[in-house]
Amino acid sequence: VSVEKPQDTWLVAAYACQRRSPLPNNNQLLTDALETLAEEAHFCGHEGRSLAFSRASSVLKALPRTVRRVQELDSLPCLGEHSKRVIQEVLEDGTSAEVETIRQSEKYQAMKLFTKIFGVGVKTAHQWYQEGRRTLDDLRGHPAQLSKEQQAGLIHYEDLNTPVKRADAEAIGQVVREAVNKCLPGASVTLTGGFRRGKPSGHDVDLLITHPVEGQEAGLLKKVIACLDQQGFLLYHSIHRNTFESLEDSDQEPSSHASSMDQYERCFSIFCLGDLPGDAQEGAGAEKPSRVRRTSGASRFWKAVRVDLVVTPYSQFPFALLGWTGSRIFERDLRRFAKREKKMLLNSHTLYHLEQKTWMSAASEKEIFQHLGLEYIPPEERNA
Ligand code: DGT
Ligand code: MG
Repeated sequence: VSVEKPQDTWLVAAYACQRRSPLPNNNQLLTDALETLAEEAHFCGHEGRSLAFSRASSVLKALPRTVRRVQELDSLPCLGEHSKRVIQEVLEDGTSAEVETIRQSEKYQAMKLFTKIFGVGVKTAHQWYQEGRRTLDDLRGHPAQLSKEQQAGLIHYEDLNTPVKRADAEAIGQVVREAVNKCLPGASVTLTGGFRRGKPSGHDVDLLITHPVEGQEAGLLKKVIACLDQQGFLLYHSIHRNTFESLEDSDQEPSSHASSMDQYERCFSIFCLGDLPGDAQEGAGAEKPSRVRRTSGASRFWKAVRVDLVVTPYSQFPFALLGWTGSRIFERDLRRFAKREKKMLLNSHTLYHLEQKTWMSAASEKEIFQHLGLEYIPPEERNA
């Protein structure tokens, strides 16, 4: 929670999960600069450095107004010397030479281009860069060296890097809801990720599926995917066992519990979202998507959209909902706070008390915040 003090400095809590970060960002110029530095560090494999810049950016997002002078930042946590120097530069000159140099560098641009391909991480992008590749056409020349996922990512590159609008996300949610209910009546589908935080657009659609009778959800994902595929909605899909743990930094995850808790399934997919001219006439269904097979490149009425589907047992639903709503920094800090301040391990399945050696159940996100002794922060204020 940030409180403006009379002498024009702010009190901002050290953990993102203790602060309210609404969507309007009063310091976009500064946070963009810091996020470029975070991204560049990430591209170089310097995760600690990257996280430090991300945290600095996140703190600025919690401020109730635009920063004018670097002195105003004296009371703020998570701002290192380097971040402050860059902030000062941007405040004085409107831009930072260091950030601009990065943005213009060949390496940063190639890494950015490659990591925006669905299925490509920093390691692969870096390898391609080392091999002298710079453009998407350099990759298209060697399709055999690409995974199925990456091939799909290249084919739909432009669409997948065009922001998904909320109306499209909700339309896809509805299509999935219908398929899910056909396969398992009573099951629910919840839109999570950035859209749940109130963002008007996002890079993908994150959907969480569950059923109030524990166990009923087993095997559901496969059936839903088959159903959607049959209707022609899927351009690409691959089902995975939950891969969450690999995403976390090593000092936080309960690797010993991970496998036993690692129960839910996830599907990475690319949907075909389209409005057939004919469909618009179907009454209220103007936003209702229908699939159109790719015919020619010329004028088309469909676009490819990234959709993540996750199925979770009902008892784990609040943890999954909290874990998939983000933002990433908010999630990281929730886990870090749980471990460091409460001696608890939090993940998208459960909360475990390390000293009492007990699992803590929760029927809602609010209960999880309560277990952690944190003030409840609604999704719209988790844009850390
Ligand atoms: P976007 O899609 O660019 O608008 O932004 P978000 O915030 O929706 O980010 P996204 O879609 O990458 O991920 C949604 C949230 O889900 C994110 O805040 C953290 C969480 N998340 C991402 N990947 C994983 C994962 O593999 N496992 C779990 N449990 N959570 C994940
Ligand atoms: Mg998302």
